[in-house]
Amino acid sequence: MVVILILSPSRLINYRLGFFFKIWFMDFIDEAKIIVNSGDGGKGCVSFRREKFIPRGGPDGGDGGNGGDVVFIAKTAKNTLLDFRYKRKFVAKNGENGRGKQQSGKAAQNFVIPVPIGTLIKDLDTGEILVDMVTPEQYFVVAKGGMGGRGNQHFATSTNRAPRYAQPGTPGEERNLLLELKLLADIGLIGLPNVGKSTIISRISAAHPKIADYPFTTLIPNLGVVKCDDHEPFVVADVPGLIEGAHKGAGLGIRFLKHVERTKILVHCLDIMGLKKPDFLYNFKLINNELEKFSPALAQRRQIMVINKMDLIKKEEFDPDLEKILQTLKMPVCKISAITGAGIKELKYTMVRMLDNKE
Ligand SMILES: Nc1nc2c(ncn2[C@@H]2O[C@H](COP(=O)(O)OP(=O)(O)OP(=O)(O)O)[C@@H](O)[C@H]2O)c(=O)[nH]1
Ligand SMILES: [Mg+2]
Repeated sequence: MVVILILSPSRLINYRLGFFFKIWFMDFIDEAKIIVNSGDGGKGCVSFRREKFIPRGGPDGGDGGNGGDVVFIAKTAKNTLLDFRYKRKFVAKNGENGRGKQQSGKAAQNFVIPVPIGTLIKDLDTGEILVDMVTPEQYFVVAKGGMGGRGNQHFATSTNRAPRYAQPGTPGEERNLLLELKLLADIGLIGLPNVGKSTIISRISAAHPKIADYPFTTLIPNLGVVKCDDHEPFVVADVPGLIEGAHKGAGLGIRFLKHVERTKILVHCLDIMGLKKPDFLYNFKLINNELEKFSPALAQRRQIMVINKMDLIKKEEFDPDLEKILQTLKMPVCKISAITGAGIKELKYTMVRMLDNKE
């Protein structure tokens, strides 16, 4: 039976878009389970010197080479754990065996695995955090290669001049690991979808995230470096929007919140058009509630409230009751328009003051 699928052009485009969307979305991998295996040490050799006119030449078995270590190195050029999606097992080579004539086997090269900055490496079997790869070029040996065995030349004694024994070399180790990427940023932008988070990061940094007038435009976190006068540049992360029930998986869920877990400050973005009577701060509380469900520690993080899209109302239309409520809040409030740029400079200064603990 032949089934003919007739798709309207718009449907076809949607399918194709969905496909590309999926691939792009899947490319940001922030968790991976892998197995690493360091190399075994090479065997020491049992051998005796055999040369013309030299009767009973002594033992001359060389040592085995050490097995290769498995090491991680933190690289700024890497942004995701994509490399680990298909390749799960990383095995370092064994050391070479020793040979006669006192020849040692070659030590194996280390197996070096590059990971993005911010990768947390855990032992899957014990749950122990082994290392947090936070500085560029940080180097960590996760599985030590086995030691090469010593050849019989080392075991000759006055009572046993011809030892028929050499060490076998110790085995490498196997470890099950969990790699978890948690981006490193000083400030995180959070809020409902469509409130203008990506527009804000594109205004304050050189980042060019996708911006569009529909929810969930941002599917993966964006990082931007913000420069403000003479202050040391700082990193801001824009994460996909949260919605009510995100902790139960609604929308894109709360899994991306881990990328703002290491921030010092959260910029809580609101759309002025969403601040409505009777409960002006309904959306604000909703997001804070989702934060609390994800991590009470993150919910305690200092926040800057940003009321965006101020260009959509006239100054005198700003509700005085809302103004009163804002004044009772124990956090800085910045009214801005990411589109016109109004208030952006003040927002940057507020960020700097908060980072310097001056507010
Ligand atoms: N009028 C007005 N529109 C804005 C402003 N800032 C952003 N927008 C618009 O709001 C829409 C959403 O902006 P985004 O920056 O994509 O919003 P987002 O919060 O990153 O959205 P998600 O990625 O879906 O969570 C876009 O159409 C923007 O052009 C603003 O200050 N004023
Ligand atoms: Mg966005």
